[in-house]
Amino acid sequence: MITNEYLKGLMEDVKKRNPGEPEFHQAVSEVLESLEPVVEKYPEFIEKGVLASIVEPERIIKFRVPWVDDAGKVQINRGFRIQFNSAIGPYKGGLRFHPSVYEGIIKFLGFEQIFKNSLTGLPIGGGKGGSDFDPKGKSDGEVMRFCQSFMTELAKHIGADTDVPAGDIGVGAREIGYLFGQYKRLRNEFTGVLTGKGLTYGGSLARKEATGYGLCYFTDAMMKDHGDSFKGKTVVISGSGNVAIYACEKATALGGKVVAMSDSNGYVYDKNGIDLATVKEIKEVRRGRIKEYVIVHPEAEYHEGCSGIWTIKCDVALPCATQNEISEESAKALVKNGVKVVAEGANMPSTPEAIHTFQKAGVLFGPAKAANAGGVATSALEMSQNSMRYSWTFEEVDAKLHDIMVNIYHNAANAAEEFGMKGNLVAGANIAGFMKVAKSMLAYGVC
Ligand code: NDP
Ligand code: 2IT
Repeated sequence: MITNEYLKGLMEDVKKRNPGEPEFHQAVSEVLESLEPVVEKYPEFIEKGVLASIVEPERIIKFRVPWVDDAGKVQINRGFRIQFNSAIGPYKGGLRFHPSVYEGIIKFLGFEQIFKNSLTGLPIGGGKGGSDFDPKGKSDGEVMRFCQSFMTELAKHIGADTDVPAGDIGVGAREIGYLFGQYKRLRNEFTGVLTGKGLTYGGSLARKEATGYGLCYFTDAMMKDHGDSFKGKTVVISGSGNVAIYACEKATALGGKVVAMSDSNGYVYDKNGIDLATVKEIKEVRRGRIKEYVIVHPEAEYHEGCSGIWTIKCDVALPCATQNEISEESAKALVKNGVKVVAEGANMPSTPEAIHTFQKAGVLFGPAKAANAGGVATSALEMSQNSMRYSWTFEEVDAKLHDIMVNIYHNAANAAEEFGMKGNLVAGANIAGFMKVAKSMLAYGVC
């Protein structure tokens, strides 16, 4: 709960100015609560208007995306790009294509991105975009025409030194290819304007793996600091997309046994350990459903409904699907079953009540901004390689990613301790991410 009078008033203001956007309110509320001890020590962040500015996007771009489906019918979707904060670098953040997308979702994601990107230690500001377009069930031709139309408008607002989008839910290598191709054609320039590109046209090795691997490097650092490791741990991972697949790969490599994965329809439980090759074949090759896993592995179980995955007994839970996927009830079920570690691969997957439940129970909790920052950090490494017109090996990128994640863990842990909240990585990540952005904003004066 926020107790500081100024911060309370600011929160009320945010709610009034952004009505009907509960996810954005949730993201802001958590950050403001974490900043209470910071504004006591640094009142200038209030007096000079830094806090009032940081909750207001620098720019919101909202546009029509017309395209023609395979039946020749005109379809209209909505596109968004929120350029939230450029204090420490060009706007940077993914694009999400999902029917649930509206301004409030992009705003919450863009806000989170400011602090996450700062935590990476690399010079990237915060932004996010997307559309309510649903790629599921669409042909490659439909996805291409949609992406080309989306980029026809977006190209006016982005650039390698201005705003560099990437993937998120529903936007992977295929979509980035169509988007990059259209940008190149419209601008007649070959620059690092998008990240997550294919390896033949400027992509970075290890970007595909980076969010999932980074999540496990962070989790490993957090466990090591408490004398523990992935070895012999039972792990549950929600989702079966980009983040979930590579979290499964690295958690397994570090000695964990992943027993469950999911999609928005249901989850599979394989007590022998998930066979990731099967999941990759279903999801990356065929764009199928996770329930097809039991056709190949009849000894595994499939259950309809995605929240049931949190009732499986595990030591480590890695939510890697979407926002608010762990409710208070799911958190209580995890705690009752003895979960020791929860680290967020998705953005804001735990509700505030769920986080409270984990913290009260003494669960090691790695918040999204810190734990899933490996994806965007490696995107920034892709930007560096593009600028240098050079590319690093997989091992070089992976080693940098590993060091970045270990640093993020220690910076968040140290900030929590410095401000009297030892062990609270939610507060630590918010504070450590905030300080660099806020000091830069102070340096610029009112602007
Ligand atoms: P993908 O589209 O590759 O996969 C998303 C996965 O989550 C799918 O299994 C999908 O199931 C499931 N999912 C999506 N929406 C819902 C929903 N409303 N309810 C239940 N399940 C859902 O996306 P990513 O793996 O890239 O992203 C996953 C999460 O990680 C997101 O929160 C994203 O913001 C975050 N993230 C991603 C990064 C990246 O580099 N890609 C970096 C940092 C964070 P289905 O197929 O049924 O829709
Ligand atoms: O939420 C995220 O950090 C991402 N979707 C990745 C953003 C990026 O620019 O790589």
